[in-house]
Amino acid sequence: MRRAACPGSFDPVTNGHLDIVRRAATLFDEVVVAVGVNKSKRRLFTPEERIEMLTEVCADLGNVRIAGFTGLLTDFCREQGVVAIVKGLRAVSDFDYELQMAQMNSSLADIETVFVPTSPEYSFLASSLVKEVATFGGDVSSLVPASVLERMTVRLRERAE
Ligand code: COD
Repeated sequence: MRRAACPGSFDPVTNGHLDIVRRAATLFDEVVVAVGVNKSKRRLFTPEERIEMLTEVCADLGNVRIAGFTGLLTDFCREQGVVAIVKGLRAVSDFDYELQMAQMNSSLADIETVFVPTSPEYSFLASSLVKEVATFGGDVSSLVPASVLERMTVRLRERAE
């Protein structure tokens, strides 16, 4: 069984994330979507809410499961028997940061990172931008799954009150 992890903050999951997860699911026997904490980002949803949203939108993918983790990604990968970390790459700016993390993870746990290039229609898509546009009333309905849009609209309304 070749098991991969697709790690991220997923705050919230976007169609760009889902594209990478779907493609990873065709390359590996099992994919664990690993919901972690990026301490440099301000969050909109709790880890539990992000896991719930991912569980809903990945329900049609038979070899994908969702799990939360705290601490080091490499410790999670060891515990889960993960042989590769799959990351999406949007632009050169992603590459600098992702390469650094890939090399650190390799030195910590001798684990490979597989980079999957973003599909062109999602190359500008980031959770942080989606949140910003939605906060100011912009239409993000083509960028996130419908169930995520619904939850985001409610959460942003609560925050504005
Ligand atoms: N198209 C393709 N890929 C995309 C798109 C898109 N439109 N949007 C996002 N992605 C990719 C990103 O490039 C990334 O690979 C992945 O999806 C997740 O993105 P985010 O923004 O949800 O998640 P990040 O980058 O905030 O997640 C960072 C982690 C939580 C994975 C990282 O901080 C981590 O591993 N933390 C655990 C602590 C640790 O081990 N630290 C040491 C790291 S070396």
